[in-house]
Amino acid sequence: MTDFEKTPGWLDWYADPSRPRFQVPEGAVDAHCHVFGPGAEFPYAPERKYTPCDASREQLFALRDHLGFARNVVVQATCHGADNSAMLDALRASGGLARGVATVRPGISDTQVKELHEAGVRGVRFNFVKRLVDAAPRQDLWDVVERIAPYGWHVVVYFEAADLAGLRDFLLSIPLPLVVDHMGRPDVTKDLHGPEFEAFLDFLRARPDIWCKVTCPERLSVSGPPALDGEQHAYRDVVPFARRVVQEFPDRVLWGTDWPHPNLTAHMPDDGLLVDFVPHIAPTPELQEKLLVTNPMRLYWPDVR
Ligand code: 0GY
Repeated sequence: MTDFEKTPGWLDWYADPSRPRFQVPEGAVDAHCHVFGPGAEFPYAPERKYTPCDASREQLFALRDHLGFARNVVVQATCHGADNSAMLDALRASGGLARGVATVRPGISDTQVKELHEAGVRGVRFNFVKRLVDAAPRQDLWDVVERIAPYGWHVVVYFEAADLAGLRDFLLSIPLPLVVDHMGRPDVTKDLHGPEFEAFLDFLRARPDIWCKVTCPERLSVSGPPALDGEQHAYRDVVPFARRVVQEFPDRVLWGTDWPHPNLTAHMPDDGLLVDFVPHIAPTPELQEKLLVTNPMRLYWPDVR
């Protein structure tokens, strides 16, 4: 058995989240979440940039039920490198209620891709956030694209707003659907109509098969969660950005909790409050249905409905 020591200052996920006031539509999908370990069973990768607290599949499924969701998309976390065992274990235990996004290295065999597919993996993640991973050569990423293309998978991409200009041409050359994590991490202190966010929207406009997760207000917010005596809802400075994306691209937005919320240093969100954020960015029942049910089902469970 391996003992892991959490990164100093690590914030654990919220043990007792509130029940959301917003009732999610039936069949809602939490389309961005992770499992961590448990490290004793699924050791963290030697090349990891952080060591988290454990966050098991049972705890993820309990949160899903508590928040009123029906399904999960489990995204491989960088602390597990390209060893997808913990994520696959969650998919296999979910009874078909979880799909996965894997991290794979070039040279993965067709048999291995097939195995991932059978377990419920439907995409890979290319992570360009420097504090999380060492940069992968573009040729390696291309090799991965060629391996997964026959399976109809997509590529989830995670980058910081400042890096989009340098990545744009490469990303647009990938002949598979793209899914952008956390709105490309806008600086929400900047103008909603300024060049940085316009460049991001322009990227989404470049192809009809680029999806966007309007997730992680807790990571992007400067205003933060409401004060204990506050009347204001949480993360309100992120709302105009997410709302703009939802309004312009209602058929290709996704939402997820990002539980268990890696690498937050200022505060850990109450997951119930995060769900209450949804109606602020998707204000009508029609938009909520698309964001939480229709869109993720089309991408991850196209055969179900
Ligand atoms: C997220 C965000 C982060 C971390 C990871 O896989 C990861 O380690 O995705 C982050 O630190 O911004 O999407 O969970």
